[in-house]
Amino acid sequence: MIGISSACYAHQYSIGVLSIIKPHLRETPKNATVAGGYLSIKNNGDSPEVLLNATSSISETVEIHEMTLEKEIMKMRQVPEGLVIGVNQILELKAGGFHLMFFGLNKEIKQGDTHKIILNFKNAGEVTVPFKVWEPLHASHHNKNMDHHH
Ligand SMILES: [Cu+2]
Repeated sequence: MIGISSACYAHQYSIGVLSIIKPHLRETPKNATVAGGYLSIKNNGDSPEVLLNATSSISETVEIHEMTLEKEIMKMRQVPEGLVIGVNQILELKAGGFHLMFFGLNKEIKQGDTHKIILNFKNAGEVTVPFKVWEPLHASHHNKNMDHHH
């Protein structure tokens, strides 16, 4: 496992050939059971990398999701095969696209807090990244009307 020792909350971390850019969670309403996680990952290496999955102590499970707009309906699907990051490419996990989804939250996700999330890469292995909690996402898909296929 590779840890990040920096105590400050820089917007970017370098781990081997990977740059982890703006890792963050969004504040959730009280008693929320799901939260979304977002970041960008740049691959500075000379071979493709794959973000396989993630784990965290803040929730029971973490899934990689993709959100797409189909006939004006937001659809969300799990991406069990993970996400490929090509050489010199930046993978963006952001609202409305790919994102991390935390199911079964066991603590409140409050703005200003930081939670450690373990990202599991095919080549780099497990990488612990501090995710800072940003203000709530408005018009979020993480509302209780959304069907998460669970
Ligand atoms: Cu989702």
